[in-house]
Formats: sequence, C-alpha cells, structure tokens
Amino acid sequence: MTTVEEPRTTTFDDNDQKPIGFGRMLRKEDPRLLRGRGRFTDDVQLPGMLHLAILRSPFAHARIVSVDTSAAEAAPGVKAVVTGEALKGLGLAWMPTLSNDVQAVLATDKVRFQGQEVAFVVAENRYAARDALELIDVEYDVLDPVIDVRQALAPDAPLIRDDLEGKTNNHCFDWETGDAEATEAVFARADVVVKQDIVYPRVHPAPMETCGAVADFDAVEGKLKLWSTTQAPHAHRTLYAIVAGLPEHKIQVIAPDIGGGFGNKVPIYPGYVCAIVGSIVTGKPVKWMEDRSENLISTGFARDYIMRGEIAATHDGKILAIRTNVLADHGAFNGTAAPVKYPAGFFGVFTGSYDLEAAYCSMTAVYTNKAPGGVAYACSFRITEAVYLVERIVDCLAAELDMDPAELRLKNFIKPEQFPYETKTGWVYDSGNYEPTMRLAMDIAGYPALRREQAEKRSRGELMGIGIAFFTEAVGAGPRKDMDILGLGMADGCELRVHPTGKAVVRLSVKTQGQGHETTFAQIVAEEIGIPPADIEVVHGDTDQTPFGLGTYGSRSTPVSGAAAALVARKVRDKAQLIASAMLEVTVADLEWVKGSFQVKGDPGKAVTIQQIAMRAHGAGDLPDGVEGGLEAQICYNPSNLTYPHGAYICVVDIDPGTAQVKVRRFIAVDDCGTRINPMIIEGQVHGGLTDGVGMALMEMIAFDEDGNCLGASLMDYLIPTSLEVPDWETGYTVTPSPHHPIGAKGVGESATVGSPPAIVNAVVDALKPYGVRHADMPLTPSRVWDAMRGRATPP
Ligand code: MCN
Ligand code: CUN
Repeated sequence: MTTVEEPRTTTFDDNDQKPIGFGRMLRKEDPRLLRGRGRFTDDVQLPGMLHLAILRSPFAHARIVSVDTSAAEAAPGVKAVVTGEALKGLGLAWMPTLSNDVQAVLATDKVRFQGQEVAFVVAENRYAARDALELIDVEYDVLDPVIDVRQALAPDAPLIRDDLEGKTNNHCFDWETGDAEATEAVFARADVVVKQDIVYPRVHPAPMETCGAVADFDAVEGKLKLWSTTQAPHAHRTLYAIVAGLPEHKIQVIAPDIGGGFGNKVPIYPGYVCAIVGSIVTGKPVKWMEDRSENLISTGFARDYIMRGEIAATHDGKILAIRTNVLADHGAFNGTAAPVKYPAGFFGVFTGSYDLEAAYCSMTAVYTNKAPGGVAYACSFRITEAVYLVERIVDCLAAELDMDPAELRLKNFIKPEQFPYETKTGWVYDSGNYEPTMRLAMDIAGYPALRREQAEKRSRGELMGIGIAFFTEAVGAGPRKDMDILGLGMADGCELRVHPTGKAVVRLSVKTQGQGHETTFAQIVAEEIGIPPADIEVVHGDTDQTPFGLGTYGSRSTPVSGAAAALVARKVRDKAQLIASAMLEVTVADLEWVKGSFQVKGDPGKAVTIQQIAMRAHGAGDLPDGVEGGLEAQICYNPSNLTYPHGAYICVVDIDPGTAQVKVRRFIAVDDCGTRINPMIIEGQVHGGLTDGVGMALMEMIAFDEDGNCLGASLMDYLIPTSLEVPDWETGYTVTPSPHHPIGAKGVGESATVGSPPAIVNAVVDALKPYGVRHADMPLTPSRVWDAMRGRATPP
C-alpha cells in the first residue's frame, strides 16, 4: 500500500503511541475483538433462554389459504408457534416502516416476496425450532408476481399492495427536483447532448454478522430488554414504544458489538418484533438469529435504480445541464430509511461536483414482489446511485467529445471561491477545493504515463483501461428543520462526565458497527479537554446508558455526534476554566488553555492540569460563586448543514481479451473528509469501501428469476470480493475543513463505496473503447464484458 505521508499535525505525548488528540492511535476496541472477547448478539445467553425460527414464504406472490400449526406445536421442545392471524389478534400483524409505509410482521392475507415471514416457532433450542418449521402446513394460492420493474405499472400488472386502501396499481411514489423548464431550455441550446441508460442493480450489504435479537420481557416489572443488531438503538426504542404502547423507560434496547452493519441494520425487521412477541407469550428470554440465506433474501437490500441520464454541453466541453429520469424498485414494502422529506434519499446531489446552469430529476418508485429495503450498503442515502449516474454520464460525454475525462472534469469543477455553493437542486455544499484533490490523484497515478502505456498496449491489441471518478457526498443528516425520520429530528445527544481522578466517560447516541467509535470519539474529547484517550471511556449502544439520538448511518456519526462530543467537551472545559481561575486566583480572562491545562498568561509556571481541576471540582474547598460541584455536561447537537466530503479516484484495469476477465491492477483514492481524526481508521474505512466497490462493479447482484425466486440467496451465488480480487490500494488525502463543524470534520464512512464503482466501470469501458463500447451495466462479470465486446446488450 502506498500512502502519501501524513504530516504530523497531531499532538503526541511522550509515548508516541498515545496521541492526546488526533492521530494514528490504535483502536481501543481491538484488544477485545481480536482476542475473541467481543460480545455480539448471538453471544448473549440468558437463563432459560428459548430460540426462535421463522417460517418464510417459498413464493414471491401468493394468497395464504390456511396455516396449520398443530403438528409443529406437538413437536419435541416446541414452546409456541405463532402465525400472522395470532399477531392480528394482538394488533401486531403489521408494523410501520421507517418510510411511512407498513410492512407485515407475519403475513396474514398474502405473501409479497420470497422469504417473507409467515410464522414463527419458539423452542428449547435452535435445532428444535428449525425442525418444527417443516411441520407447519401452509396452503398457498400462488399469484403472478411482478418481478420486472418496468412491468410494475402496466395496466394488467398484478396488484401487490391490495392491503393499502384504494390502491389500484403498484405505484409507490413520484418525486422530482430541479427545474424541468429551465433544464429543457438549456438542453435546447446545447451543442452536444448525450443520453445513456444506466442501471444500478440490486445489491446486498451482506455484513459478516447476520441480523438477530434477544428479547427478555419481564412481566413483573413490565420492562422489555432487547439486545439487537441495530445501528440506531434510540430510534428503534421509540418505534417499539409507539407500536407496543409502552413508555420508553420500560424498553431498553442494547446494541452490543456488531459485526458490520453497512446499513443492513438500520431497519426494524419482523424478526425483532417476533422475538419480542415470543418472549411475551412464553415468559422466557427468546433469541432469534438469522442464517446467511435469510439475511440475503429478506433484509434491506440496496440500489435497484434504473436511470436514464442526459447531459448537455458546449463543443469545447463546458457542461451546462444534467437531467435524469429514474425508475426505482422499492420491493414489496417501502422499507427505505430516509428522512421524511427525502423519499429518494439524497439522490438530489446527482449534479455532482460540477458548476451547472440547470438540472432536473423526475423519479417514479414502484412496488415489486421483492424484499423491501432500498437504503443500505454504504449508500449515503442514495448518493451512491447519484454519483454513479453523474460520473458515468460525464464519461460518456468525454467519449462523445473525444476529450480526456480528467480534463473534462477539471474544466467543470465548482471553483473554491464558489463555496458555499448552492446546487441547481438546492443543496448547499459547505466547502470544497476539488482541483488539488484531482491533481494529487493524477500525480499518484502518474496519469500521463498511464495514458502512454495504454496507447502502447492498445497498439498491441491489449486491453487496458483507466477510469476516473470524482465525487461530492452530503453526509451528516441532518438539520432538524428539514430532516426527521418518522417525526424524530436528526439531532444527537452527548454527555461527558469527568470523574474526580480526571478520567472521563463520554456517552454517545450513535453506535459503531466496526468504524472504531470507541477510539475516535475518545480522541475528539481528548483533543478538546486534554485527557488522554486511553482515560476516556466511550459508552454507546445502550438506550439506558446513553442520551437520545438517531444513530449511525449516512456517515452521520462524525458530522453530528462528533460535533456533539467536541462541543460537550468545550462546555466542560469552560467550567474547568472557572474552577481554574479560583484555584490560581486570577480572572478567567487571565487564563489560557494549553492542551491539558490552564495557565496564567505569560506565566507558564502557574498552571493547573485538567486532572487537578477535576479533583477540585469534586473535592473540598469553595468553588467560585454560582459554580456547582462536579465536572460534567450534556448537549444535544443540531447540525446547521450537512458536511460535503469529496474525493478523486482513479482505477486501472486490464482485461483479458480471451476470457473477458477484468483485473483491477491499480486503484488510487484521494479523499477529503476535512479535519482527520484518526488517519489509520480513515484508511481502513477507505480500504473497506473500495473493496465494496470492486464487489459491486464486478460481481455482486441480487437477481431474481421470472417466478421471483431470489438467485443470490447464498454466498455461492452472491459473490463478494476477497483479498485476491483487490489490488494494494494507493491512498492520499487533502484537507478542506467543514466551516460549520466545530472541528472541521466531515464524514468518510461511505465515501469509497460511493466513489469507487464509477471509477471501475469507467476503467472497463475505457479499456473496451477499441470495441466501440460506451457503456456496460454492473456487475461487469466476464460474460457481461464479453457481451459488450461482442456488441450485445445484456438485460439488467
Ligand atoms: N473519521 C475520522 N475523521 C474524519 C471522519 C471520520 O477519523 N474526518 C472516523 C470516525 O471517527 C469513525 C469513522 O472514521 O471512527 C467513520 O466515521 P463517519 O464517516 O462519521 O461514519 P459513521 O461512523 O457514521 O459510520 C457509518 C458509515 C456507514 S453509513 C456505513 S454504511 C458503513 C461505514 O460507516 N458501515 C460500516 N463503514 C463501516 N465500517 C465498518 N467496519 N463496518 C460497517 O458496518
Ligand atoms: Cu446507507 S448504508 Mo450506512 O448509511 O448505514
């Protein structure tokens, strides 16, 4: 791995491994995780605990005629069998989704996708529960399914959501943004217009740990304790409270260690609700853990956008406008998790990093007989789709104009002096300086030399491609004036308590799934109050222990909770300053903060450390008038805007002309996420995201046959990349701080997943230029590449 050397802006203490603030600190969580001492949901064992298994529909669309559970109930070890009809009696057969739709917990009337939950068994162990599933006799009346999203709105298409009153077709929602008329006017006068149909196929986040829960309902206390694989414990708790009619303080949601989320663990799944019901009806703790196939066929998938992109430009390559029309497949229930005002997530940033005169998008979303979901897999709320669209269509324009794709981008970037920049779809990019980022990527790549190498190879009939993608993301949802999920504003609470000996505990509302929050949030607090991160305990993932907030997704932890952590630490520091002024017998104005202590200005000998102040705050002796004892604070941070990280990615591929196999030979990623808290963790995030990108670009797709059978139901069929398919990543960075974030940091957790697929596809298409190929849809498997070389379009 090549990394452009980090400048040491960090404050390190005597021991180089222990930065007092930002820097390459090793992860605090790793000793636990690497030694097998992590505690995941499946590790939770409670006395008398029972196990739950779910019966799933074999059909994509079928009416349920009858369900006979008698044999299953009589099976050895079985404690309860619950059907949709039984849940109906409790008013729990349906639950709200995070997008104001409803989803069946257990099907009552119909099944609407293969793998849908139909009944569950609770038994003494996992095997007894699973064996008993076989004994449940369900009679189905099979209906025609809607699988091809393009057919969903045909007049004779079978109606999927007949549960919704007055529904007569499979229409889910329409959405538009930008100015249709202004865009049309610009297109009418453009020298060049390029149009391209682009599909972002359905993919799945496939985290290493599948979803699961352990529910423990205490009928005496009336309290429910739920361990679950959730990225948003507080939001989930409030939803359970609303659905169950219990107060929040009677529900404790604990998200223990999580083995990867990638958005897959944002929705509330029927299985969680089943576990809760299972515990209520048996009076025992109940565990439900999915297997791999259940995870792949029934939980939140991602993408599934069919996009038509159009770009208008002048002859010399000034991009004027972008227009797109999208057909979005939302599956059987709209289970997307997007802020209420944004049914298409943040797709509105499809204008990319370019200064345009006009832009317009119209979108139609439909129901199909497929699993619900839509926002997952490091999607940044659909920015993945948006970036893919714009970066592909810009490359199509470069091909049309016979212009170098790097030059075309450089010519059209929003200029640094234009920030804050309002896009033609109304997003205000907070800060950016795109050209240096692009130039750095080109330098690392040795761009001109690569193009020379390519020309030589082409002359010998070898297929080498160079692909570029430049992205701007919008992460850190979000300002509560525009953003809420089911009425819950997207602010984050944070509490900081400094104990008498100067050690601290910070409590977060966000929850790591592997991003290293226990380390980086300790570093943020350390940077602000000078207590070493090793002495700062990060508490998260337990609603009884942490303040309310909306959780981890959309790379919002650093932009929102990271800001909260910095500000709560400043609040504590302000109080510490009052106490220091009493201790040193000077006024507050006479003190200056030198990381870790307050000093009398001009007299460094007179100083008190934060640890001494902490002891004084809790100790004997008077405090200044109006200052309470203790050293702690809490806040709720409402961001004023999103943060807009950006990046320049360059991919080099070689294609074997005999087998059409694509090999990613080099990948250069230059990211700008503003102020960098822990460069090692950022690199880990980028490496992981780039690997995701190779997967999506070259091998991953959840496909269905015409009966609606999911063809990607195991990791034999749903291919994900291994270390063998990825190159040694070459990373670099630039730093353009966010002007409104207290430490200038922007999110980075999804950047590489967002930015890498277009770079890889652009590289493949570039390699295939001699064959006259202008576009090919992901995943670029050998057969698809072969078809593209032979001029045959493959259906998505
Ligand atoms: N960071 C930093 N400096 C910055 C920005 C971020 O050091 N300027 C650090 C943060 O402190 C944090 C990590 O990088 O430790 C990611 O931060 P951020 O970008 O705020 O993203 P989140 O913590 O909110 O994580 C969510 C994001 C999402 S939405 C998906 S999807 C995804 C991703 O993170 N899922 C992941 N990365 C993942 N990584 C792992 N290992 N597992 C997942 O499930
Ligand atoms: Cu969209 S996947 Mo992440 O936001 O949890």
